[in-house]
Amino acid sequence: MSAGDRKLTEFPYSEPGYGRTVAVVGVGSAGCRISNQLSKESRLFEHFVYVTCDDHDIANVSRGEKVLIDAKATGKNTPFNVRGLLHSRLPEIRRHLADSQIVFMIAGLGGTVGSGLAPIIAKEAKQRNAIVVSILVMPYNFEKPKHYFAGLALKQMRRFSSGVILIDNDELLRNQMPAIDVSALVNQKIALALNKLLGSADQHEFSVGLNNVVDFVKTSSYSVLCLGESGKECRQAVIDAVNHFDNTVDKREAMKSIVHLCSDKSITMGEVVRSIGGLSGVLGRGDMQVEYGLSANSSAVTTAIIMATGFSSTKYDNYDPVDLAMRSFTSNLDPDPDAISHVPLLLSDLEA
Ligand SMILES: Nc1nc2c(ncn2[C@@H]2O[C@H](COP(=O)(O)OP(=O)(O)O)[C@@H](O)[C@H]2O)c(=O)[nH]1
Ligand SMILES: [Mg+2]
Repeated sequence: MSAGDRKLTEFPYSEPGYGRTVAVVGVGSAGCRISNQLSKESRLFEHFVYVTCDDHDIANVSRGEKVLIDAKATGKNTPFNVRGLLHSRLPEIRRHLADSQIVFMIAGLGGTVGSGLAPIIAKEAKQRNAIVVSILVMPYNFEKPKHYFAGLALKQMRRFSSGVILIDNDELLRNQMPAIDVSALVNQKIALALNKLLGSADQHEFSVGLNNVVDFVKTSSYSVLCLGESGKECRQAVIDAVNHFDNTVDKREAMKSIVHLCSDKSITMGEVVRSIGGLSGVLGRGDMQVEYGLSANSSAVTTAIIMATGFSSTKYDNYDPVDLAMRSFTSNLDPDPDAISHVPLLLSDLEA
């Protein structure tokens, strides 16, 4: 029996985790760092694959397969440049993923490595009939030059994934954080959220679990992950998390959500019910389905992790010039010829 088939009453697990049937693939700097953080926190994920062009990204990785692609000769200034370098390494990546039925792809979009390579690896995994769940970190608002590649890569990732979960860097950022610590803290939050949702196996907690999360995100609509915090009150943490959705999607479109609350042992069932009960009044159109998990073993701040799905569009749709051009093409009788002339050029190398 695989860990994903176990019931919640069988927690905590005493057996090993998913082995090679579930792979976590980190691509590029953000993808490798977040995956590495997850590998430290999770006891269930045992198969990690790291793909990058920068040896710093994997210097601290202690377990997993590392695929380091040498981009010194060609430079790695666009996703298209690095893409060409991946082909000779594809057999190695295929071998690493040969036994994996579920592949979690983790990448930050907008740079060169994650944006360039993650779509090809996702495509490879999908062609082998694996379920591909892509967890994509979107660039900060201020990183305007990265939005173009992020939008383009997002569109490709949607095509080659069974489901995508979007995380907005801006929404995880606490403005008061010292700049030097920001990435590590943001990565810790992302790893915590994934670990709790997918099935952490510690005492005093239960999770929605990997199978349910995978079923949840297997949709053509977007899933979005947001976190909220509060000094103590769970309800406040839930409201904080819900507020973060506003900047990215139309909250009313949420059809289903998974909430995981992390609090200390003093949390009462009444508090859980109050916190989660009010959710469908502020997210979705009043009839949103909610599943929940709980960790009553945290001593730090109270955290609400909310993943919602059902969104037909996000603010990132406007990051992709191809999409914008196509939309103006179909909605305008007289489309801007400059806007559409580069459409085939942008997509051609991946289509090939
Ligand atoms: N959460 C998080 N985001 C990051 C980190 N590093 C970079 N990013 C974001 O991810 C996007 C891609 O950057 P990066 O992963 O460095 O690019 P790549 O290595 O070329 O794939 C950037 O636009 C950043 O917003 C990180 O450590 N954590
Ligand atoms: Mg990098």
